[in-house]
Amino acid sequence: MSADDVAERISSMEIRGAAEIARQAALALKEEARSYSGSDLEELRSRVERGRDALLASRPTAISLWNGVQYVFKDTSKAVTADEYRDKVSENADRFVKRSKNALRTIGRLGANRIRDGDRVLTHCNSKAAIAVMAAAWEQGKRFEVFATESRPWRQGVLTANDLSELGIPVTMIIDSAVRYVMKDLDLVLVGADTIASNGAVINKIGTSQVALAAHEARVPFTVCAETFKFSPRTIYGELVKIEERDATEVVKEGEVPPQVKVFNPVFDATPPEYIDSIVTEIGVIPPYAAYQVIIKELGQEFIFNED
Ligand code: RUB
Repeated sequence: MSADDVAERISSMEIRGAAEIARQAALALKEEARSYSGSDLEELRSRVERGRDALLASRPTAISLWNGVQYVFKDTSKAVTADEYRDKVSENADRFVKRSKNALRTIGRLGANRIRDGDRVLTHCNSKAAIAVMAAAWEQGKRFEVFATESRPWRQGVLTANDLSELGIPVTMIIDSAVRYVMKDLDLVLVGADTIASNGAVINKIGTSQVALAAHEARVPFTVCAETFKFSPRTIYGELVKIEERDATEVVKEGEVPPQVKVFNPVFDATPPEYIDSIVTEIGVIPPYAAYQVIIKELGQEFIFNED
């Protein structure tokens, strides 16, 4: 599938979730490079870079997409032939996918230590990283139940309820506005992340910050599960994370309200670090305030100082 096609599938949310977006974008760039069999390095380079631009424009919030794409271009400036360039792009894309899958396994293992037998856990939206933690804990023999928010307007909670049910984990779906009502009876909140800023703020599905606020009030630990490629090197330069706004028709159907009614549909929000108990990454469970160090250590050399 061409990079344009994958970009379209990301925009329309056929491909969704921050890690999956990044993996599919990396593989699309590999396909783009391999679909050109000629020997003109410049032609190949410009085709792959056009693909990169389309992918980066597909959804604006998840830094995983940008980090994944950057990873694919690592060392490509050193290529002197089209073959070398193609091989580098393919190798980097495969390595990114492998690293991302390994990270998910490690996050599952580390995060599972946070779940105790008998816990009641709440999750929001559909995060493969949060689900990996629940899956690992369940596999260790811990028995707990999960509350999954509906996650309006796309209702990713339905995906979560299906994913957890397939694993045999008992799950109760609630509407987003029921979060505070159930919070007093919960032991843990587990969510994913699209982007983590250098100050430790976590950008995730709209409503996450309300969940965090309710958890904070009820003293329920709020834990984020995220691979290090969800941390944003760009925020070190002071760049603000762009919050995606999607079409009004995702919230109200055509003709349901008079045309003068405005609809505002932001699909992510930022949870400040003071509401976050810990972040489970593949390099350990860290406080949100360690985000800066993670960016410098894990992403800095590759993504900041040696940018291709
Ligand atoms: C998905 C969402 C998820 C994060 C993390 O939003 O907010 O919590 O992307 O997911 P959308 P993962 O459905 O709009 O893409 O842990 O799977 O990377």
